[in-house]
Amino acid sequence: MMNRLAVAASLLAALIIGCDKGSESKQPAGAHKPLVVGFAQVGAESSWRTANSESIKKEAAKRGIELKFVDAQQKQENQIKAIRSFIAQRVDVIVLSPVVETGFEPVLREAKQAGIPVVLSDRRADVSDESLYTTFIGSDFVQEGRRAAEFLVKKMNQKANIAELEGTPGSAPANDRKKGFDDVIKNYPDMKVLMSQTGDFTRAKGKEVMEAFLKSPEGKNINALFAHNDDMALGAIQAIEEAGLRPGKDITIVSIDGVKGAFEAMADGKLNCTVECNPLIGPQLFDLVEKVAAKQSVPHRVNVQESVYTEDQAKEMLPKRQY
Ligand code: GYE
Repeated sequence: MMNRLAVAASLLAALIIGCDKGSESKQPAGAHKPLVVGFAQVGAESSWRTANSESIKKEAAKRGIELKFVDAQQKQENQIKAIRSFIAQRVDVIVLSPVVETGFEPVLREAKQAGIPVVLSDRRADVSDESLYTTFIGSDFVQEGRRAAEFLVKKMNQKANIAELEGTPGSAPANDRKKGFDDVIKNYPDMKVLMSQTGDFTRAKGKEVMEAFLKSPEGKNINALFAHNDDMALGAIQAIEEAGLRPGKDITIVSIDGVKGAFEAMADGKLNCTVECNPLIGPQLFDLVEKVAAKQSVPHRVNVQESVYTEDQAKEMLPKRQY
């Protein structure tokens, strides 16, 4: 009896060892415990954001990194809470995509005092002490705003009555895209921004604000729209159609992100241009995070590569879009 048990036990042990050898180990041989990363995400406000979260989760899983992911629902206080809990849990690295630019300095100082490095992803934070974060990976939002303006200047022959749908107030992409856009159009006296309001980067708000724009006394003069992201433009397109106008024709529209929905709208002739802002930064982000955790030196600023797409390219590009 004992003998049989012993045989069975050793067989089982061999099986387990065999399985272990055969299965793909997440950690390289000899590695210590997996890296633990706390990530304070902005929210789930747009298709861009969903693609960004997916890219980050997928890459962490691929590398065997333990990711503590918090969706802050576009609220800074939730991000501050998340960072404090990451500090309490003594994660290896904190990644923050700041909802707004200001107000993070005190909590970043707490992380620094705890000896936990912080990597900023996608959006910049405005801090007086640059050592409060190790590196920042993100897009050049000012450049994106410029590109949107350059398209509109050309398409409208330097003369347009523009409505502007801004992103979340106080956020880096809203501030910078506006700045880049204004920098270009200020050189053209007939390019006028008639009205400008936030749509909080969401489709629902974009629609609501566009409806109000069209009903306002100057609404009938609008012949161009600059939306700080595609989702707001897609909401606005609905509002324009419901008002009996033709988006992309009566009102020329440019937005930013380059999500699939924007390419579909361009293929339908309802959106005229999207300036790309690439959300698929998971691989680049974790390259940095791993270096930071290993105390290797990294640049303080890393840019994401992107381009501009117009309606004539939409049908050909659409099948290739990953987000
Ligand atoms: O453009 C918008 C999202 O921070 C670049 O946030 C990001 C912006 C993106 O909600 O769609």
